[in-house]
Amino acid sequence: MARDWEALFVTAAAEVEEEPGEEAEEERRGAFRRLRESLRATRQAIGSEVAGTFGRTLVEHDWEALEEALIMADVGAPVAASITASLEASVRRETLDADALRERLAGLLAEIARGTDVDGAPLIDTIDLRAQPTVVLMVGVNGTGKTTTLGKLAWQLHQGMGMRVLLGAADTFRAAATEQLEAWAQRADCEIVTGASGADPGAVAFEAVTRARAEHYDVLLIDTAGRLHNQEPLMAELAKVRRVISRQLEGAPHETLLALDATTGQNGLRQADQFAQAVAIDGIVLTKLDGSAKGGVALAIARELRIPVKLIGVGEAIDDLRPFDAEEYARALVE
Ligand SMILES: Nc1nc2c(ncn2[C@@H]2O[C@H](COP(=O)(O)OP(=O)(O)O)[C@@H](O)[C@H]2O)c(=O)[nH]1
Ligand SMILES: [Mg+2]
Repeated sequence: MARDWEALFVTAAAEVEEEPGEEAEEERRGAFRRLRESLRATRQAIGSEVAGTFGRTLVEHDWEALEEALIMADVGAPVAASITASLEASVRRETLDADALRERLAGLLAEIARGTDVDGAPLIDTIDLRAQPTVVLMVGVNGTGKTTTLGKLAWQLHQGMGMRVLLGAADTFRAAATEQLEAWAQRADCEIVTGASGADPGAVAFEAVTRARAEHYDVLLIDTAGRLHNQEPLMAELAKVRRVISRQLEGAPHETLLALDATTGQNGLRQADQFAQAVAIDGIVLTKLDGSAKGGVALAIARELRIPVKLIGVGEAIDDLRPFDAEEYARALVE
């Protein structure tokens, strides 16, 4: 089943089994079209090979070309090799027409995109919002889309799901960063806690958690500075912000999200690895999937880092954030 917001967020509200209405279906189709459009460059990178290959008898050279195309789409060499080998084995076992082969490829892509932990168990790809308040910490390199994502998320949680959302502007490094989050708070119609430029980010986080508890917010979204991943003092500062939050509220932050820019492809993997060493990452927001030819990186993230991609950014507008659905993603890549 295709993922939607209700499937992504675990909430305390009683589960209502609803028949997917005509409207929901239409929305889902629209979202898929949008995803497919976003992945166009990536699909073209893979697709030209797929199209050329899948219409005729396959020879050794075709498999090499497909593997290369997958690598070009930044799925990573290990993933490219394993997909190509699996497909080749399928073709040896049975006769598959172009459509069947494409479907098999989509299945393989989806399986990898879903990811597993070291024991082979599926990765947790939901976001649990049952804690009151639930604290979400957003981290990532400068310019990857942290602030934008939090704005979109605040809007979705508040306007879409009726939750009481507080924003915390713990990126005190640049004054413009706080102003940017304030603008998003206004658009999403949410309250925000800010600090002076240059203030201790830990102090802002502390104040935000205190207020979220006292005023019974459902969700607190905390923005952080875009720290260079190779600058150790900045990583230490991030770890400190996290400590301040957890001391203030047991179990918090409940969700730490890492923003990764899809256009940086494989470089993003190294970034993610660095961040994961400083703070435990629960999920990845793959931003700027629109306009990236390296959208295959979602597969490398799942396979190599074993961190689930939970959200994708497909544009700069307030409603351009979507839950990540492995099946839809795979279909959008090959169809
Ligand atoms: N096309 C596109 N642009 C995005 C997306 N997410 C963020 N951006 C843009 O990327 C730039 C940096 O985003 P920002 O949120 O300021 O990054 P931060 O430094 O990590 O907080 C801004 O111009 C955003 O509008 C996305 O999903 N798609
Ligand atoms: Mg920012």
